[in-house]
Amino acid sequence: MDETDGVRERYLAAIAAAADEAALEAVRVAALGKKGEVSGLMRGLGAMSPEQRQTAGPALNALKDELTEALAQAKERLGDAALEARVAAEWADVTLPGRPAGQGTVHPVSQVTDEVVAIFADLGFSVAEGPQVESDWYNFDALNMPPEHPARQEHDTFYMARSEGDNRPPHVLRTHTSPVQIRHMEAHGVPCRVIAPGRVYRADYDQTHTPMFHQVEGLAIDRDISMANLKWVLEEFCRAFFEVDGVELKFRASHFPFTEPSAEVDIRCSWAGGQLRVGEGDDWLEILGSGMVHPKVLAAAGVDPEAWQGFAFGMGIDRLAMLKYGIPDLRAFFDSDLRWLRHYGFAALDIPTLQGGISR
Ligand code: 2U9
Repeated sequence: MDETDGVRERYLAAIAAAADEAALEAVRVAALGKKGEVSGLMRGLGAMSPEQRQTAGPALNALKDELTEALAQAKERLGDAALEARVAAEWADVTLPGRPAGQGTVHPVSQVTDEVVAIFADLGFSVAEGPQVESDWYNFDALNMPPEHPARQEHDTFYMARSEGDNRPPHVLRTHTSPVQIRHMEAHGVPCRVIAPGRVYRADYDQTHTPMFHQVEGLAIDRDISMANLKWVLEEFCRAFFEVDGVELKFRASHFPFTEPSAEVDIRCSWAGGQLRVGEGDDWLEILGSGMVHPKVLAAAGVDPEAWQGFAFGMGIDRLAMLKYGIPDLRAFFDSDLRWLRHYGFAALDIPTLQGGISR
């Protein structure tokens, strides 16, 4: 019997006896690892005479190959056995009912934003977006709101904290989406027709104000755009949004720093029986602000006010949603309970795929 035979028998027996892949790996390391027994024998070849090496060398190589092959076969066998054990132990009852999916629907503010975007798209306006954290230059100065303007006061605007010694100009949470349109004119020039929907922030919280709300503003700049164009665009918008043919708008003179002249716009309505009806009755409801863009604002955006002019308007999306769907309290928008949405007859809840998940 040759010297390697004892080693061979021992390791083949250990491989056969290994109960799992970890035990098998321990056998492999003991035999063929860097400090393993077979590796040690192979290192010993160097000290042998050429004649001894001639017989011991091939014998050791054959031993290494045989153990490697036996390890591979054992690994496959143990792997199969482990899988079979898992298959036997784990099984799925396909007859069990599925886990109920979380209920959800489109938020009214998202739905109204989509409606507004679609209507203005039909009127030739594209959507512009921009950052919610703005420099005070884009949020205020470019919009003709000088440093002493009351809206710039700490108690109306959220200022971003600066670490001590950081003397860069302040950044704010944008208080309107107007800076988006300044950026749009800078980047794309004029003529332009854009709307800028999005979140805005003001330090205000009561029954009719939340610190974050949603606005959509519009801007149309060209060589000869007038307030007549503004009036037509707003009438078309109101007709489509409130789904009434006979809308009537009243323009009341007002003042905004970024428009001149400026007008607040009321829509004819009735509150008969406590329910809002647009386009009929003797009441007027304020729905938006508007005006001709101030020449200083055009100049701040790099547009020559001698050659270009146009209108701008702004409205609150949350308020539009409340008016259209008869939602009385702004705080409903921050409530995740679907019952009130159903109560106000939200169209999105009528999508059949959503209805299955909503208990009646
Ligand atoms: C540029 C120039 C002018 C946007 C305008 C209003 C009037 C306005 C309010 C409505 C309700 C804000 O959400 S609200 O509180 N907005 O009355 N917004 S004109 O004027 C612009 C915008 C961009 C470059």
